[in-house]
Amino acid sequence: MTEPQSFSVFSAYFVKSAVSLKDLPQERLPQVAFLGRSNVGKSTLLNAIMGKKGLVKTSSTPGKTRELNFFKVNESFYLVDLPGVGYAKLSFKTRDQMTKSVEDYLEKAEDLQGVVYLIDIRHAGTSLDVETVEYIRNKGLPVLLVANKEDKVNRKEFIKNMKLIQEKFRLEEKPLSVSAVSKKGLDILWFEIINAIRN
Ligand SMILES: Nc1nc2c(ncn2[C@@H]2O[C@H](COP(=O)(O)OP(=O)(O)O)[C@@H](O)[C@H]2O)c(=O)[nH]1
Ligand SMILES: [Mg+2]
Repeated sequence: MTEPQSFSVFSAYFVKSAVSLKDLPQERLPQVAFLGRSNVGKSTLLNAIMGKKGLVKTSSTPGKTRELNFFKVNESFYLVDLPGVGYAKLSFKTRDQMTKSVEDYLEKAEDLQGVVYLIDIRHAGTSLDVETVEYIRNKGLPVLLVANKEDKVNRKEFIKNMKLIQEKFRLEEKPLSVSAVSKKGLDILWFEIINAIRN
């Protein structure tokens, strides 16, 4: 059997919101953070993988957008919902468009093991996405590029965009494609998250 073993979530709950580094959870556990532009489906995907609808506030719920939200899974690690990058329409450098809290977190969080960078498969990533991923890689942090909303594209668009994403982000392999709605690809996503935590 070469299939990855499916991962079971026996507990998942909200621990706290942080606006700055001093608010991070006290308990030293590995952390994996979810980052991406607003509306790509970070919160929906987190709910889907933790198996709890409504645990993470999605964009239909106002507020919380500038906070880092920590969720504890199986009492052993944190998944972190970060504020969306790229709200600003100004052509500042990537770092200026990221909220300061995200930048500080990526820079200094000692327990951060990796970043899941989410894009919408229909748009294949913008130059801001590419810059942001580059910025995270340069910090020596592993980045897993995940293309969400697979349910929104047909076979032809899927093949075309997967290739485009691979080229744009200079990936060795095709990105991971998932759908937070149809739940496709979530087992592999868990497999990658657990790997990042163990390494
Ligand atoms: N069709 C489809 N819609 C999705 C998917 N994931 C998220 N959405 C929708 O995209 C919108 C933004 O999702 P949200 O999780 O709030 O995005 P966030 O800003 O990145 O946290 C919502 O209307 C979600 O229902 C998906 O895989 N497929
Ligand atoms: Mg969100």
